[in-house]
Amino acid sequence: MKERKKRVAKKPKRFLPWVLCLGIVFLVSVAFGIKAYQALGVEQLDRASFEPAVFSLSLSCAEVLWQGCAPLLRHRNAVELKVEHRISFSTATQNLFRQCGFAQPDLYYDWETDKGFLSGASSPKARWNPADDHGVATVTVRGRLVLTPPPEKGWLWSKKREPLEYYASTRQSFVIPSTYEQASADPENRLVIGTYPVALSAAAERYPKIHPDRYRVPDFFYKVTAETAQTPISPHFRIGDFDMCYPYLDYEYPQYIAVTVPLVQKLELLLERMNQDNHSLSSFTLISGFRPPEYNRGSIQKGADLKKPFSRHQYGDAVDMIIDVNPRDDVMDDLNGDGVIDIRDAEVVLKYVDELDARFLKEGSPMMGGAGVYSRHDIPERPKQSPYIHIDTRDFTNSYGLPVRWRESE
Ligand SMILES: [Ca+2]
Ligand SMILES: [Ca+2]
Repeated sequence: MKERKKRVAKKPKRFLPWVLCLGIVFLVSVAFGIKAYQALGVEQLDRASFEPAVFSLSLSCAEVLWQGCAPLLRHRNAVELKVEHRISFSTATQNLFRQCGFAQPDLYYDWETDKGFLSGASSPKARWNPADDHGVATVTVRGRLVLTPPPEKGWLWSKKREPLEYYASTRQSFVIPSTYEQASADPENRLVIGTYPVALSAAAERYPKIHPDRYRVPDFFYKVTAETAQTPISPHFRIGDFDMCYPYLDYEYPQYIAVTVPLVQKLELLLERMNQDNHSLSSFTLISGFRPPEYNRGSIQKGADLKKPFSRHQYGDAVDMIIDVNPRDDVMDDLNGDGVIDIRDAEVVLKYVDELDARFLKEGSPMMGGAGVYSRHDIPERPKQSPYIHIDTRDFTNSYGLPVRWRESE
Protein backbone atom coordinates (compact mmCIF):
# COMPACT_ATOMS: atom_id res chain seq x y z
CA MET A 1 0.00 0.00 0.00
CA LYS A 2 2.83 2.42 0.86
CA GLU A 3 4.58 1.83 -2.49
CA ARG A 4 1.33 2.46 -4.41
CA LYS A 5 0.77 5.77 -2.58
CA LYS A 6 4.29 6.91 -3.49
CA ARG A 7 3.70 6.20 -7.22
CA VAL A 8 0.43 8.23 -7.23
CA ALA A 9 2.08 11.20 -5.47
CA LYS A 10 5.01 11.33 -7.96
CA LYS A 11 2.83 11.30 -11.11
CA PRO A 12 2.11 15.15 -11.41
CA LYS A 13 5.79 16.05 -11.15
CA ARG A 14 6.51 14.14 -14.35
CA PHE A 15 4.06 16.36 -16.41
CA LEU A 16 4.76 19.74 -14.80
CA PRO A 17 7.74 20.76 -17.02
CA TRP A 18 5.71 19.92 -20.13
CA VAL A 19 2.75 21.96 -18.95
CA LEU A 20 5.05 24.84 -18.15
CA CYS A 21 6.78 24.58 -21.56
CA LEU A 22 3.48 24.44 -23.41
CA GLY A 23 2.21 27.40 -21.40
CA ILE A 24 5.28 29.48 -22.26
CA VAL A 25 5.06 28.52 -25.93
CA PHE A 26 1.38 29.50 -25.93
CA LEU A 27 2.01 32.85 -24.25
CA VAL A 28 4.92 33.66 -26.58
CA SER A 29 2.78 32.75 -29.60
CA VAL A 30 -0.05 34.96 -28.39
CA ALA A 31 2.37 37.84 -27.74
CA PHE A 32 3.93 37.45 -31.20
CA GLY A 33 0.47 37.21 -32.70
CA ILE A 34 -0.66 40.44 -31.06
CA LYS A 35 2.53 42.19 -32.11
CA ALA A 36 2.16 40.98 -35.67
CA TYR A 37 -1.51 41.97 -35.70
CA GLN A 38 -0.71 45.44 -34.38
CA ALA A 39 2.18 45.83 -36.81
CA LEU A 40 -0.12 44.89 -39.66
CA GLY A 41 -2.69 47.38 -38.40
CA VAL A 42 -0.24 50.25 -38.16
CA GLU A 43 1.18 49.47 -41.56
CA GLN A 44 -2.30 49.56 -43.00
CA LEU A 45 -2.96 52.75 -41.05
CA ASP A 46 0.04 54.45 -42.60
CA ARG A 47 -1.43 53.67 -45.96
CA ALA A 48 -4.85 54.80 -44.83
CA SER A 49 -3.40 58.15 -43.77
CA PHE A 50 -2.95 58.98 -47.43
CA GLU A 51 -6.64 58.76 -48.12
CA PRO A 52 -7.60 62.10 -49.67
CA ALA A 53 -10.25 64.50 -48.31
CA VAL A 54 -10.61 62.95 -44.91
CA PHE A 55 -10.48 66.24 -43.09
CA SER A 56 -12.35 69.41 -44.10
CA LEU A 57 -13.48 72.67 -42.53
CA SER A 58 -16.46 74.97 -42.96
CA LEU A 59 -16.96 78.49 -41.63
CA SER A 60 -20.25 79.95 -40.56
CA CYS A 61 -21.45 83.34 -39.37
CA ALA A 62 -24.80 85.13 -39.19
CA GLU A 63 -23.89 87.60 -41.96
CA VAL A 64 -23.57 84.97 -44.71
CA LEU A 65 -26.68 84.62 -46.88
CA TRP A 66 -25.14 82.30 -49.45
CA GLN A 67 -22.43 79.78 -48.67
CA GLY A 68 -19.22 80.49 -50.55
CA CYS A 69 -20.19 84.10 -51.25
CA ALA A 70 -18.98 87.32 -49.64
CA PRO A 71 -21.80 89.15 -47.85
CA LEU A 72 -22.24 92.88 -48.42
CA LEU A 73 -21.91 93.89 -44.78
CA ARG A 74 -24.36 96.45 -43.50
CA HIS A 75 -22.47 97.23 -40.33
CA ARG A 76 -18.93 97.70 -39.13
CA ASN A 77 -19.33 95.67 -35.97
CA ALA A 78 -17.31 92.58 -35.15
CA VAL A 79 -18.35 89.40 -36.96
CA GLU A 80 -18.55 86.18 -34.94
CA LEU A 81 -17.11 83.27 -36.89
CA LYS A 82 -17.30 79.61 -36.10
CA VAL A 83 -15.39 76.83 -37.79
CA GLU A 84 -16.68 73.29 -37.94
CA HIS A 85 -14.63 70.31 -38.95
CA ARG A 86 -15.55 67.13 -40.70
CA ILE A 87 -13.51 63.97 -40.43
CA SER A 88 -14.69 61.36 -42.84
CA PHE A 89 -12.50 58.31 -42.49
CA SER A 90 -13.71 55.10 -44.02
CA THR A 91 -15.12 52.42 -41.73
CA ALA A 92 -12.02 50.31 -42.37
CA THR A 93 -9.76 53.15 -41.22
CA GLN A 94 -11.91 53.79 -38.16
CA ASN A 95 -11.63 50.10 -37.28
CA LEU A 96 -7.87 50.36 -37.62
CA PHE A 97 -7.83 53.34 -35.27
CA ARG A 98 -9.75 51.31 -32.71
CA GLN A 99 -7.57 48.27 -33.23
CA CYS A 100 -4.40 50.29 -32.72
CA GLY A 101 -5.74 52.17 -29.72
CA PHE A 102 -5.45 55.73 -31.00
CA ALA A 103 -6.09 58.63 -28.66
CA GLN A 104 -8.87 61.15 -29.43
CA PRO A 105 -7.75 63.49 -32.23
CA ASP A 106 -6.34 66.92 -31.36
CA LEU A 107 -7.43 69.90 -33.40
CA TYR A 108 -5.50 73.14 -33.79
CA TYR A 109 -6.72 76.24 -35.62
CA ASP A 110 -4.73 79.06 -37.08
CA TRP A 111 -6.68 82.17 -38.12
CA GLU A 112 -5.54 85.05 -40.26
CA THR A 113 -7.03 87.98 -42.13
CA ASP A 114 -5.79 90.39 -44.77
CA LYS A 115 -7.83 93.30 -43.40
CA GLY A 116 -9.10 94.32 -39.99
CA PHE A 117 -8.04 92.21 -37.05
CA LEU A 118 -8.94 88.96 -35.29
CA SER A 119 -9.45 88.09 -31.68
CA GLY A 120 -10.06 84.70 -30.07
CA ALA A 121 -7.73 83.07 -32.57
CA SER A 122 -6.73 79.37 -32.30
CA SER A 123 -10.08 78.29 -30.90
CA PRO A 124 -12.90 77.03 -33.18
CA LYS A 125 -14.47 80.47 -32.78
CA ALA A 126 -13.00 83.82 -33.67
CA ARG A 127 -14.16 87.39 -33.83
CA TRP A 128 -13.21 89.42 -36.87
CA ASN A 129 -13.34 93.19 -36.71
CA PRO A 130 -13.22 95.16 -39.98
CA ALA A 131 -11.59 98.09 -38.15
CA ASP A 132 -10.98 101.05 -40.48
CA ASP A 133 -10.50 99.04 -43.66
CA HIS A 134 -12.51 99.19 -46.89
CA GLY A 135 -13.41 96.77 -49.66
CA VAL A 136 -13.19 92.99 -49.74
CA ALA A 137 -11.56 91.31 -46.73
CA THR A 138 -10.85 87.61 -46.35
CA VAL A 139 -10.58 85.60 -43.16
CA THR A 140 -8.71 82.31 -43.54
CA VAL A 141 -8.63 79.48 -41.04
CA ARG A 142 -6.22 76.57 -41.29
CA GLY A 143 -6.82 73.44 -39.30
CA ARG A 144 -4.38 70.76 -38.18
CA LEU A 145 -5.75 67.42 -37.07
CA VAL A 146 -3.32 65.32 -35.09
CA LEU A 147 -3.88 61.62 -34.44
CA THR A 148 -1.47 60.19 -31.92
CA PRO A 149 -0.93 56.45 -32.14
CA PRO A 150 -0.06 54.47 -29.03
CA PRO A 151 3.66 53.79 -28.53
CA GLU A 152 5.04 50.67 -30.16
CA LYS A 153 5.72 48.36 -27.21
CA GLY A 154 8.99 46.46 -27.36
CA TRP A 155 10.03 43.59 -25.08
CA LEU A 156 12.09 45.85 -22.88
CA TRP A 157 11.15 49.40 -23.95
CA SER A 158 8.44 51.33 -25.82
CA LYS A 159 9.08 53.13 -29.08
CA LYS A 160 7.21 56.38 -29.79
CA ARG A 161 5.36 56.48 -33.08
CA GLU A 162 5.11 59.63 -35.17
CA PRO A 163 1.64 61.22 -35.03
CA LEU A 164 -0.50 61.32 -38.16
CA GLU A 165 -1.31 64.87 -39.26
CA TYR A 166 -3.99 66.14 -41.59
CA TYR A 167 -4.40 69.70 -42.87
CA ALA A 168 -7.41 71.61 -44.16
CA SER A 169 -8.26 75.24 -44.68
CA THR A 170 -11.22 77.37 -45.60
CA ARG A 171 -11.93 81.05 -46.02
CA GLN A 172 -14.73 83.55 -45.87
CA SER A 173 -14.72 86.93 -47.58
CA PHE A 174 -16.70 90.00 -46.57
CA VAL A 175 -17.34 93.27 -48.34
CA ILE A 176 -16.75 96.04 -45.81
CA PRO A 177 -19.09 99.01 -46.07
CA SER A 178 -17.86 102.59 -46.30
CA THR A 179 -19.82 105.76 -45.79
CA TYR A 180 -20.40 108.29 -48.53
CA GLU A 181 -17.92 110.60 -46.78
CA GLN A 182 -15.23 107.89 -46.60
CA ALA A 183 -15.77 106.91 -50.24
CA SER A 184 -15.65 110.51 -51.44
CA ALA A 185 -12.55 111.30 -49.38
CA ASP A 186 -10.47 108.29 -50.50
CA PRO A 187 -7.76 109.65 -52.81
CA GLU A 188 -7.54 106.20 -54.47
CA ASN A 189 -11.15 106.37 -55.64
CA ARG A 190 -11.18 106.74 -59.42
CA LEU A 191 -14.93 107.17 -59.78
CA VAL A 192 -16.20 110.57 -58.74
CA ILE A 193 -19.46 110.04 -56.86
CA GLY A 194 -20.63 113.63 -56.76
CA THR A 195 -23.50 115.23 -54.86
CA TYR A 196 -26.87 113.56 -54.45
CA PRO A 197 -29.84 115.73 -55.40
CA VAL A 198 -32.12 116.94 -52.61
CA ALA A 199 -35.37 114.99 -52.74
CA LEU A 200 -37.53 117.76 -51.34
CA SER A 201 -36.13 120.53 -53.53
CA ALA A 202 -38.49 122.48 -55.74
CA ALA A 203 -37.05 120.81 -58.83
CA ALA A 204 -37.48 117.30 -57.45
CA GLU A 205 -39.70 114.89 -59.30
CA ARG A 206 -42.92 113.52 -57.91
CA TYR A 207 -41.65 110.29 -56.33
CA PRO A 208 -38.67 111.82 -54.48
CA LYS A 209 -41.03 114.34 -52.95
CA ILE A 210 -43.44 111.61 -51.81
CA HIS A 211 -40.73 109.18 -50.65
CA PRO A 212 -37.74 111.34 -49.66
CA ASP A 213 -36.43 108.56 -47.38
CA ARG A 214 -35.88 106.40 -50.49
CA TYR A 215 -33.84 109.14 -52.13
CA ARG A 216 -31.32 109.71 -49.37
CA VAL A 217 -27.61 109.27 -49.86
CA PRO A 218 -27.02 105.49 -49.62
CA ASP A 219 -25.90 104.29 -46.20
CA PHE A 220 -23.24 102.01 -47.64
CA PHE A 221 -20.72 102.11 -50.45
CA TYR A 222 -18.36 99.24 -51.27
CA LYS A 223 -14.84 99.57 -52.58
CA VAL A 224 -14.10 97.47 -55.68
CA THR A 225 -10.61 96.95 -57.07
CA ALA A 226 -9.31 95.05 -60.09
CA GLU A 227 -8.35 92.23 -57.68
CA THR A 228 -11.71 92.02 -55.91
CA ALA A 229 -14.13 92.64 -58.81
CA GLN A 230 -14.59 88.89 -59.34
CA THR A 231 -15.63 88.29 -55.72
CA PRO A 232 -19.00 86.48 -55.70
CA ILE A 233 -21.59 88.30 -53.59
CA SER A 234 -24.30 85.75 -54.43
CA PRO A 235 -24.31 82.40 -56.27
CA HIS A 236 -24.64 84.03 -59.70
CA PHE A 237 -23.34 87.59 -59.31
CA ARG A 238 -19.97 89.16 -58.60
CA ILE A 239 -19.50 92.59 -57.09
CA GLY A 240 -17.88 93.69 -60.35
CA ASP A 241 -21.18 93.08 -62.16
CA PHE A 242 -22.54 96.20 -60.47
CA ASP A 243 -19.55 98.54 -60.84
CA MET A 244 -18.74 101.15 -63.49
CA CYS A 245 -16.06 99.21 -65.35
CA TYR A 246 -17.09 98.23 -68.84
CA PRO A 247 -14.83 97.44 -71.77
CA TYR A 248 -16.34 100.34 -73.69
CA LEU A 249 -16.16 102.94 -70.90
CA ASP A 250 -12.96 104.39 -69.59
CA TYR A 251 -13.38 104.09 -65.83
CA GLU A 252 -10.73 102.58 -63.68
CA TYR A 253 -10.44 100.83 -60.33
CA PRO A 254 -10.60 101.30 -57.45
CA GLN A 255 -14.11 102.66 -57.28
CA TYR A 256 -16.77 102.86 -54.60
CA ILE A 257 -20.21 101.67 -55.60
CA ALA A 258 -23.61 101.38 -53.95
CA VAL A 259 -25.34 98.01 -54.30
CA THR A 260 -28.03 96.63 -52.02
CA VAL A 261 -28.74 93.15 -50.73
CA PRO A 262 -32.48 93.13 -51.69
CA LEU A 263 -31.49 93.88 -55.31
CA VAL A 264 -29.09 90.94 -55.43
CA GLN A 265 -31.67 88.69 -53.73
CA LYS A 266 -34.30 89.74 -56.26
CA LEU A 267 -32.00 88.93 -59.20
CA GLU A 268 -31.28 85.50 -57.71
CA LEU A 269 -35.01 84.81 -57.28
CA LEU A 270 -35.78 86.02 -60.80
CA LEU A 271 -33.11 83.72 -62.21
CA GLU A 272 -34.47 80.80 -60.22
CA ARG A 273 -38.03 81.52 -61.33
CA MET A 274 -37.09 81.80 -65.03
CA ASN A 275 -35.11 78.58 -64.84
CA GLN A 276 -38.17 76.83 -63.43
CA ASP A 277 -39.67 77.59 -66.85
CA ASN A 278 -36.65 76.02 -68.59
CA HIS A 279 -34.87 79.20 -69.65
CA SER A 280 -31.60 77.46 -68.65
CA LEU A 281 -29.81 80.65 -67.58
CA SER A 282 -26.53 80.64 -65.72
CA SER A 283 -26.80 84.38 -65.05
CA PHE A 284 -28.09 87.69 -66.41
CA THR A 285 -25.95 90.12 -68.34
CA LEU A 286 -26.03 93.37 -66.40
CA ILE A 287 -25.39 96.25 -68.76
CA SER A 288 -25.58 98.85 -65.99
CA GLY A 289 -25.58 98.68 -62.21
CA PHE A 290 -24.41 101.53 -60.04
CA ARG A 291 -24.21 104.96 -61.67
CA PRO A 292 -23.07 107.84 -59.46
CA PRO A 293 -24.87 111.21 -59.48
CA GLU A 294 -21.85 112.78 -61.14
CA TYR A 295 -22.31 110.42 -64.09
CA ASN A 296 -26.08 110.72 -64.16
CA ARG A 297 -25.83 114.46 -64.33
CA GLY A 298 -23.63 114.13 -67.38
CA SER A 299 -20.62 115.84 -65.82
CA ILE A 300 -18.23 112.93 -66.30
CA GLN A 301 -19.62 111.43 -69.47
CA LYS A 302 -19.38 113.07 -72.85
CA GLY A 303 -22.69 113.39 -74.64
CA ALA A 304 -24.54 111.97 -71.69
CA ASP A 305 -28.24 112.47 -72.13
CA LEU A 306 -29.79 109.59 -70.23
CA LYS A 307 -29.37 111.10 -67.08
CA LYS A 308 -32.26 111.40 -64.75
CA PRO A 309 -31.33 113.29 -61.60
CA PHE A 310 -33.19 110.79 -59.38
CA SER A 311 -32.25 107.59 -61.19
CA ARG A 312 -32.46 104.54 -58.93
CA HIS A 313 -29.05 103.48 -60.24
CA GLN A 314 -27.32 106.02 -58.03
CA TYR A 315 -28.91 104.46 -54.91
CA GLY A 316 -27.49 101.04 -55.76
CA ASP A 317 -30.83 99.27 -56.06
CA ALA A 318 -31.26 99.13 -59.85
CA VAL A 319 -29.87 97.26 -62.83
CA ASP A 320 -30.38 97.36 -66.57
CA MET A 321 -30.02 93.88 -67.94
CA ILE A 322 -30.36 91.63 -70.93
CA ILE A 323 -30.49 87.88 -71.36
CA ASP A 324 -27.70 87.02 -73.72
CA VAL A 325 -27.12 83.30 -73.97
CA ASN A 326 -28.06 82.16 -77.45
CA PRO A 327 -26.41 83.62 -79.39
CA ARG A 328 -23.98 85.36 -77.03
CA ASP A 329 -23.62 88.58 -79.01
CA ASP A 330 -24.16 91.42 -76.47
CA VAL A 331 -27.77 91.69 -77.61
CA MET A 332 -30.95 90.45 -75.93
CA ASP A 333 -31.97 86.97 -77.09
CA ASP A 334 -35.16 86.30 -78.99
CA LEU A 335 -36.95 85.16 -75.85
CA ASN A 336 -40.44 85.01 -77.32
CA GLY A 337 -39.19 83.16 -80.40
CA ASP A 338 -40.85 85.41 -82.97
CA GLY A 339 -37.66 85.81 -85.00
CA VAL A 340 -37.32 89.50 -84.08
CA ILE A 341 -35.31 91.02 -81.27
CA ASP A 342 -37.25 93.93 -79.83
CA ILE A 343 -38.90 95.31 -76.70
CA ARG A 344 -41.28 92.33 -76.58
CA ASP A 345 -38.33 90.13 -75.61
CA ALA A 346 -37.67 92.41 -72.65
CA GLU A 347 -41.36 92.03 -71.79
CA VAL A 348 -40.87 88.29 -71.45
CA VAL A 349 -38.60 89.05 -68.49
CA LEU A 350 -41.03 91.70 -67.22
CA LYS A 351 -43.74 89.05 -66.91
CA TYR A 352 -41.61 87.23 -64.32
CA VAL A 353 -40.71 90.48 -62.54
CA ASP A 354 -44.44 91.28 -62.31
CA GLU A 355 -45.08 87.89 -60.73
CA LEU A 356 -42.31 88.38 -58.16
CA ASP A 357 -43.26 91.97 -57.35
CA ALA A 358 -46.90 90.97 -56.79
CA ARG A 359 -45.66 88.47 -54.24
CA PHE A 360 -43.21 90.92 -52.63
CA LEU A 361 -45.97 93.55 -52.38
CA LYS A 362 -48.22 91.09 -50.59
CA GLU A 363 -45.41 90.04 -48.24
CA GLY A 364 -44.20 93.59 -47.61
CA SER A 365 -40.78 92.56 -48.88
CA PRO A 366 -38.11 95.24 -49.54
CA MET A 367 -37.41 93.44 -52.82
CA MET A 368 -40.54 95.01 -54.34
CA GLY A 369 -39.73 97.67 -56.89
CA GLY A 370 -40.07 99.28 -60.28
CA ALA A 371 -39.43 97.91 -63.75
CA GLY A 372 -39.34 99.33 -67.24
CA VAL A 373 -38.68 97.96 -70.69
CA TYR A 374 -36.78 99.71 -73.45
CA SER A 375 -36.17 99.16 -77.16
CA ARG A 376 -32.57 100.26 -76.92
CA HIS A 377 -30.31 101.26 -74.10
CA ASP A 378 -28.97 104.70 -73.44
CA ILE A 379 -25.22 104.19 -73.16
CA PRO A 380 -24.00 105.55 -76.49
CA GLU A 381 -20.49 104.08 -76.12
CA ARG A 382 -21.75 100.50 -75.94
CA PRO A 383 -20.82 98.96 -79.31
CA LYS A 384 -24.20 97.27 -79.74
CA GLN A 385 -27.61 98.58 -78.84
CA SER A 386 -30.15 96.15 -77.42
CA PRO A 387 -33.62 96.00 -75.95
CA TYR A 388 -33.33 95.65 -72.19
CA ILE A 389 -35.21 95.72 -68.90
CA HIS A 390 -34.63 97.97 -65.91
CA ILE A 391 -35.33 96.32 -62.55
CA ASP A 392 -35.11 97.99 -59.14
CA THR A 393 -36.10 97.54 -55.52
CA ARG A 394 -37.37 101.04 -54.75
CA ASP A 395 -39.87 99.58 -52.29
CA PHE A 396 -42.74 101.99 -52.93
CA THR A 397 -45.73 101.80 -55.25
CA ASN A 398 -47.45 104.16 -57.65
CA SER A 399 -50.56 106.13 -56.73
CA TYR A 400 -52.72 103.03 -57.43
CA GLY A 401 -50.79 100.97 -54.88
CA LEU A 402 -49.14 98.93 -57.65
CA PRO A 403 -45.47 98.43 -58.54
CA VAL A 404 -44.16 101.29 -60.72
CA ARG A 405 -43.96 100.25 -64.41
CA TRP A 406 -43.07 101.97 -67.65
CA ARG A 407 -42.43 101.18 -71.29
CA GLU A 408 -40.16 103.30 -73.40
CA SER A 409 -39.93 102.43 -77.06
CA GLU A 410 -38.65 104.51 -79.94
CA1 LIG B 1 -27.90 87.42 -77.57
CA1 LIG C 1 -38.43 88.30 -80.10
